[in-house]
Amino acid sequence: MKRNFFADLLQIEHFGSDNSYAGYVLKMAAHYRYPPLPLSTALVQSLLSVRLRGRCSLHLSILNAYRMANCFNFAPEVEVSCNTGGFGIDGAVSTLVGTALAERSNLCVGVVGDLAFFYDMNVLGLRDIPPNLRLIVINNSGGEEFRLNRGLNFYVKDKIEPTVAAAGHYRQGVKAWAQSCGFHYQQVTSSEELPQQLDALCCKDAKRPMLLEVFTQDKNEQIAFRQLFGN
Ligand SMILES: Cc1ncc(C[n+]2csc(CCOP(=O)(O)OP(=O)(O)O)c2C)c(N)n1
Repeated sequence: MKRNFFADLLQIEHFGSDNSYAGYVLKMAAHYRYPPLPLSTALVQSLLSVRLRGRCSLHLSILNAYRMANCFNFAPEVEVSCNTGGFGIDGAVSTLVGTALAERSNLCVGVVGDLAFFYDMNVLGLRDIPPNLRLIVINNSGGEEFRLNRGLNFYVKDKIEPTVAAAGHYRQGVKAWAQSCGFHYQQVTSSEELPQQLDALCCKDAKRPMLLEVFTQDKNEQIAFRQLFGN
């Protein structure tokens, strides 16, 4: 039977002035499970949240990556940074590299969109990038943020892809650059491959920094978004 969290919550008649309300909510929330997610930013965050253990840094860039991360519980030792100083998609990869250099004994993981990666990809060419760096690039061929924005879609309609979403860039760009910079590169094109690749990515032992490129489709990003946030 399909259950509705808020309908269930309304059945509870009395809440005391103690913390019983929080207790009820937590107890009820434990019954709810997210439906199976397709290959999407949300699926990456969901699987990552149960794999990152021990002290580590997680950098998210930007809107879509941290909106989806917000739906899952990461372990308290994971220090999560949402690099929104200037609310820019530029600079997140550089910041991650800086953190990885400063915290060499911790895993430093970044989840960035393809546009955020392209804005800041030069930094991978630096000398001595340490092996504790792990970068996940979610390649959905453009700015998913704009495709998810209904108001914008209403006005821009079918021009959204070539204009604001900046779609149609060179698809092999991430792989070629990562490999030429000495990164261990892997890619994922189906949800079945993702758990195993994330296991490898979250493993501390590595001789080289790693980059995992996850190819997602707009259709699946939209499905995952509605599964988590409703219509
Ligand atoms: C320097 C800069 N340019 C443009 C923007 C506007 N902007 C906000 S989100 C976004 C798209 C991000 O796309 P991507 O990194 O691929 O992530 P996705 O939304 O696809 O998950 C852009 C261009 C910005 N925030 N900062």
